[in-house]
Amino acid sequence: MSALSRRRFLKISGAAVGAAAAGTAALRAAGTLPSTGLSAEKGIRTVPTFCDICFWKCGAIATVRDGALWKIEGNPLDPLSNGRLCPRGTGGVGAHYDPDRLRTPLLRKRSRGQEEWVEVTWDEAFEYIAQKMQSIKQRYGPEAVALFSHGIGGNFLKHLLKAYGSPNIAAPSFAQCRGPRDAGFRLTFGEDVSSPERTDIRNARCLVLIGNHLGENMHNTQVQEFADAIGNGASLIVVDPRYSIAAGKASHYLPIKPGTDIALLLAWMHVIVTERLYDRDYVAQHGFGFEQFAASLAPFTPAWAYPETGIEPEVIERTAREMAAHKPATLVHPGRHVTWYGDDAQRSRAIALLNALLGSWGRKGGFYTPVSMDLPPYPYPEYPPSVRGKVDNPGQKYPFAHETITTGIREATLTGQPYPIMGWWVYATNLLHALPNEAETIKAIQNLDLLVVVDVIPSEIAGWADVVLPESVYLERHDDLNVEWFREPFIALRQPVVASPHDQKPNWWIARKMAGHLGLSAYFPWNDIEEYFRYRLKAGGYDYEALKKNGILRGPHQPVYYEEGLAPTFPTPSGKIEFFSPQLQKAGFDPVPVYHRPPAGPPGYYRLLFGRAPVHSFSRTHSNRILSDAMSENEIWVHTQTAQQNGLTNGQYVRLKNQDGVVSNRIRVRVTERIRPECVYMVHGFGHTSRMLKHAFGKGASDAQMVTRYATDPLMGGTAMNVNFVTFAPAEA
Ligand SMILES: Nc1nc2c(c(=O)[nH]1)N[C@H]1C(S)=C(S)[C@@H](COP(=O)(O)OP(=O)(O)OC[C@H]3O[C@@H](n4cnc5c(=O)[nH]c(N)nc54)[C@H](O)[C@@H]3O)O[C@H]1N2
Ligand SMILES: Nc1nc2c(c(=O)[nH]1)N[C@H]1C(S)=C(S)[C@@H](COP(=O)(O)OP(=O)(O)OC[C@H]3O[C@@H](n4cnc5c(=O)[nH]c(N)nc54)[C@H](O)[C@@H]3O)O[C@H]1N2
Ligand code: SF4
Ligand SMILES: [Mo]
Repeated sequence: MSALSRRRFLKISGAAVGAAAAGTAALRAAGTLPSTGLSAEKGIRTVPTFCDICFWKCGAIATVRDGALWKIEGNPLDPLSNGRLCPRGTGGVGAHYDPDRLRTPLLRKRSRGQEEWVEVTWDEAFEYIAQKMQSIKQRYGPEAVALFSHGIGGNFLKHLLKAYGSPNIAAPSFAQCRGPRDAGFRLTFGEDVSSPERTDIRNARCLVLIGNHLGENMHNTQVQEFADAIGNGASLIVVDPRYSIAAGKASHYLPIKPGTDIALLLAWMHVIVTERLYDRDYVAQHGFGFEQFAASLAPFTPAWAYPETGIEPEVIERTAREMAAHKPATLVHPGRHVTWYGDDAQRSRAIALLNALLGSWGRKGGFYTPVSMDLPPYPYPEYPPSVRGKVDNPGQKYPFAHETITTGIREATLTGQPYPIMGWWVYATNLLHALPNEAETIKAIQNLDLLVVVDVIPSEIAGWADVVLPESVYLERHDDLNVEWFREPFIALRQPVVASPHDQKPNWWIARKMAGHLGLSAYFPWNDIEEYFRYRLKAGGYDYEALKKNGILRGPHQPVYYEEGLAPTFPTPSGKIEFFSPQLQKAGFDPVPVYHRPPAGPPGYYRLLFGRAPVHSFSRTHSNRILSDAMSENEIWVHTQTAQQNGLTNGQYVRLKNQDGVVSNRIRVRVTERIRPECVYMVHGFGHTSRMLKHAFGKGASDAQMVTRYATDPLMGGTAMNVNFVTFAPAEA
């Protein structure tokens, strides 16, 4: 493919990068390596901050010994971590010590034949980017530069892009993750589930997990509350084609055929409605269109659902009654990564409706109403208005997309429609692992005049950049204040624990300097970020010194349940819970969820499913020596019967070949009874192709490479990825 010709991995002229790898003894090294040239420092000190090994933002306390970063633990004052980090957070030390880190800004030499990287100063990098951005603005308008960004670190770059005049800012956490869920819940209750999820897992008496594999999915607060709920004797119903860690704790495990959850949800609701087990007062008071909805359920008996889902009618009935017995403290968890089959917003709506029947929205043990501290924003000048509006969703093709669609920006970059996109800034998102169909991403990149990547390690996306900007890791920087929406109000501070070892810089500094080079200094009137913090905290009447000392400022308890006197409000058009949705009907969609059988794969192929491992985050932690020590490659889960049919033995290496002939890196086979035979499963994010990731390169296989196809959710533009099928090829191939 000629599109691939641009690919050259970081070849650095000048200083040797990552000459000596720390090996696998990073934990030990953590105590002995001088981290930052601060080694004159003696003794022990602790610094409160919050974690960034994923974007959950758990409060942490880092310990520095003789000037070197020593360990990270949970901050007991922080309500997200409750004093405990997940295994990834504890391993965060390894991010600071990673010998493969980016060290200095890099510029691709523009002669395409021999694309080489040169180390440049920050000013040279900014000047290069500024010239490109000014010429793009002149020729195509400011909207032609887009920003992809994930996590709180992107806040100041978002501000910069808006000041420059672009509304095209997107994160993969919408169209590749939770977007369909939030669309489904919005259509039903008028509000999102949001992040951190407003799920009252802790107080649930019955918890239903559909796919959502808590325990492998390690979002700390949720996992802690999950353990508490189980410890308190809550009933647990797990629906998953794979016997997950959570399934191992379940009172009822339902090994569903992949892609048939809507059939199960309809049958559950059929039982609850026909047996009149729903919360009748709640539905009568808050429901809209219940009669039409109830009538639509008539055909969807458990007997009807059985051949679709593979779940016996008695099990469907028993679990429906179990849920009803504990209402309203029955939480049917909405999941998070829900871009599965293309009907995901409707599946999420079915989950919302089941919760509505159980009366759990707004109630203890169901969904609480999040609260937040009142902290005024910084008074910046107004952003220039965008003449053309956002590029990602022309003509509101996806009428219920309430955030920007990453893949919509990619599409515009490929087609020039509705207008051309010529520059990308990419902050903390490895688009080659995060977006479906890598080839489309690479083709889009070929159309760009400018690709700037801000990263901490030489990720796959950095390998495609014109300019790579090395960021300080979270333990070395300030970020924006976290004014969280949660079950209790609080403000959290991320602050530097140790200095950066090389010429890495924090994102706020990068954004502010860049603004200077673009003539946008008026948008960054503060000189350093602490001045910005002080201003906002003072305006809100809070004490910055106390925040620095504790890492956290907590507010007084506020009511979060209807039981506490909070008034129910449903910001839908009817002002009620929409069992039947006139909005959907008007837009030409099914006003109540409808089941469509998922298309089968080619004969001899197995549906590829994927998920999380407790010790890794996406594609971002495999270079971290501590975390990769715990798990250095992924495996492909294959049912015993499937293994026999394909002559596979446990532990052998194979390659995966998908329906489009794309062949993966080698991956070890795990033969197991813990998965349905028609599908296989692997952990996301492995199989790195960036050679500069010395420790992670070539270990395990990448699910993203197998995801050449995706089904787009017609309601909100989410890209469903569980629609790919693989077969096995010899490892030697
Ligand atoms: N350790 C760790 N934890 C993380 C993350 C991480 O990177 N590492 N990432 C975080 C993020 S951003 C997200 S979005 C979440 C994602 O975590 P979840 O929201 O839990 O979602 P998935 O990863 O899609 O879930 C995968 C599970 O769904 C099952 N599954 C697949 N297809 C079907 C189906 O058709 N029906 C049913 N019922 N089940 C199915 C799979 O077998 C697997 O067990 O994890 C979060 N937590
Ligand atoms: N095939 C497939 N695709 C998926 C998923 C899947 O399971 N399978 N999951 C989907 C989901 S749920 C989500 S939320 C998205 C997640 O998508 P992303 O958030 O894009 O996840 P990563 O691939 O880990 O990319 C994170 C990037 O940030 C860099 N990074 C880490 N720390 C820092 C930092 O401090 N500063 C900067 N500047 N960069 C940093 C990492 O090196 C890495 O390059 O992916 C989605 N896409
Ligand atoms: S869930 Fe784990 S990795 Fe994510 S912020 Fe919390 S401790 Fe860090
Ligand atoms: Mo996600």
